[in-house]
Amino acid sequence: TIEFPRQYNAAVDLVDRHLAEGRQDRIAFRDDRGALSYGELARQVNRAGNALLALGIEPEQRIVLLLQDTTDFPVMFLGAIKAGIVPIPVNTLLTPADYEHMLIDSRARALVVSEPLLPKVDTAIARAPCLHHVLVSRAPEGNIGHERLEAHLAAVSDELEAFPTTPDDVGFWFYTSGSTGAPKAAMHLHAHLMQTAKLYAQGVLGIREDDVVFSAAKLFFAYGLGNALTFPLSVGATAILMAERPTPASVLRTLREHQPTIFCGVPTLFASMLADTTQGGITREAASRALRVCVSAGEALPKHVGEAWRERMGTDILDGIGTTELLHIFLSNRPGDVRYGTSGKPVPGYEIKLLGDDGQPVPAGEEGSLWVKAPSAAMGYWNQRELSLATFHGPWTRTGDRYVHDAEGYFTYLGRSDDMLKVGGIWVSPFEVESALAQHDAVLEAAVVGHTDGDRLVKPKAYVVLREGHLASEALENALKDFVKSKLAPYKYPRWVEFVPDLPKTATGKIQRFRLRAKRSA
Ligand code: 3SK
Repeated sequence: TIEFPRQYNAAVDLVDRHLAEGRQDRIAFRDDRGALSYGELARQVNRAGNALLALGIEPEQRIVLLLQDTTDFPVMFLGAIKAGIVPIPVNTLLTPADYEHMLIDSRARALVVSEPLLPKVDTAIARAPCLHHVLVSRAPEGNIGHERLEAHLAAVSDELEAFPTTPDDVGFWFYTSGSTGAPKAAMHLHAHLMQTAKLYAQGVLGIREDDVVFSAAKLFFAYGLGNALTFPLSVGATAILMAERPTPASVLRTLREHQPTIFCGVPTLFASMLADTTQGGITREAASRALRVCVSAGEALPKHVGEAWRERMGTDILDGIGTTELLHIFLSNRPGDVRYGTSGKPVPGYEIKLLGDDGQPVPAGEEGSLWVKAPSAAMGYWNQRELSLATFHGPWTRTGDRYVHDAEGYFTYLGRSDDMLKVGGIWVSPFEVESALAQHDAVLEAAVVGHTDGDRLVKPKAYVVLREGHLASEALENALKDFVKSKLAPYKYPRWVEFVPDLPKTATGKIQRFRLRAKRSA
């Protein structure tokens, strides 16, 4: 276990420590606009903390960060933490209704938003009663209707004494989706950032000061935050931030330009990079010759994708699994010990158990429900006692994943115990997609399940029963896809729509999704 002093502020450990250790001129971040040294980062973090305090925001109050991956993200995240204020990074791909929920539920005092995302929060800003300040990051000249973050940072001192938090103080939150209900916030502690850095990044990846890390998974994910903020800052390394959407072209360009040594992605991205043939397809020479390790999480990495990447790039992808509740990866393959098609073995410092339906540990070869004893487990969900009790059981967390382990100790993912889907590394609730479909005039009822694409990656598939007077057609199929995209975050739309006369149901009328799942493999 890692010992923390009783007075501990995560921002001091991740930023100010490097000044005391002589790293002020090393580069902490590079983004689309330039580089930020550790010295400059420390000063900007102080300005961010001072700017929030100057607005009257108090330690323990929350702020929401709706930010693209630029240096403003670490500056605001760490500045808030240093001032004892609790930042909540939120997914930039969501809908106005999602942001309204998060701003109201969290009672955030301030919102810091990247200028291109401002239209998504217009209505939410007007409706959130506790929200007093909106600061816009990287706003162009002219009237934007809100205050500029840059002006606030420029107006305050670059010195700040850290708020005297403890390792057990709530440091930051992350919202996460469940199969039903609105997203809930997992509350993480100051100690959790360094716990994940020491156990996974230093212990498994062996991250070092001379590493350059690029995570295509964004900082607003718990996964991306660890990869591109906590882990490099834990050792004085450099992170590359890319504001734009990760596509094979943008990722390849960034790899080529910055020559990272560690690259983190999700299976969908690795598969699409391998499939992309523009510019002659991805090769080690075209990407980064410096690469020493790649990391995948978010959903299980198909075996053939890992093998093809190793063949093409000469480096392994270390597949692992983490959750927002546990902050980062707790089961992982290791350098020199990769078994593609599995999530590897427990990360030292985390304990794993697989329980059968009787609540007893299952032997090797038998399926069980995954529980993790984790030093980085959230202390609960904000304002959600029932859900917290169902997930956090003393030091153990029930993840909801189904796994099997073999006699050599490798764990293989089998699916979820609820109906949740991971699509491109992000949770999708089938119920939410079904409710969106049900709002269409032509739809009587719908059921959504996971269906694997050509790369054996899961995407939503909808089975739809039409109302009388409506006929199945390709045009209607496309219209339904567009309809869902207009109602929900677009990544949630069903990639396939199958029209059926009725849905399989229990005697009490509950949809039998397992029958629809079996149908696809029949
Ligand atoms: O989805 C995952 O596998 C994951 C990995 C690391 C951190 C957070 C998450 C959700």
